[in-house]
This record gives sequence, structure tokens and C-alpha cells, in this order.
Amino acid sequence: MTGFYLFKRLRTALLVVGLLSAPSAVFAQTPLPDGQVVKIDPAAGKITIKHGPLKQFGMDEGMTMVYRAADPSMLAIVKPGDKIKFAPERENGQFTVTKIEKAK
Ligand SMILES: [Cu+2]
Repeated sequence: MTGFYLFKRLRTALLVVGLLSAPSAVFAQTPLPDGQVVKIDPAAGKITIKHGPLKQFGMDEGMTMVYRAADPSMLAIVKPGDKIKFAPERENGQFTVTKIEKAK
């Protein structure tokens, strides 16, 4: 009985260690949100993206909005109509895309 109890305790402890060490790996694998390119303004370094809800920014519903490109050169790989995965961030109160990938 005691041996079984110890086994259960040990198993729980291992599980907790596993959970504690997992978050960074899980976080790194969080997929980027989906979007669709509506418009690109290379001169201004801006891109208009249609996207679904982004709760972390208080966008509870999908919308079409303009983002600043962290690096204007990233706008060269996409064109209007393209389906993308993008990394939205808020920098100095301005919505910025730090990464754009073409969705397959
Ligand atoms: Cu938005």
C-alpha cells in the first residue's frame, strides 16, 4: 500500500516537472495567426491584412487593418490576395508585423 502511494507521489512529481519544463517548448510552437494580404504600400512600409480575432490585442472579431512592417523588405515576398501567417505586435502603440510567412 505504502509502496503504491510512493509510486503515485513520484509519478505526480515527474508529471509536475514535465509540465514546468514544457511551457517554453509549447510557446515556441504556437502557430502564427492566419491572414490575407489586402494591400501593400512599400513606400510607407505598410501592409493591410484581413485577419481573424486576435484576443491578445482586444480584437475580438475578425477585421481588416493596416500594420507597419518591422522590416519593409518583408513586403517584397507577398502580394495582395496572398494567404499568410503573420506575427503581430504592438510597438509604441502601433500595430506592427514582425514576421510574414506565405501560407501553404
Ligand atoms: Cu486587427
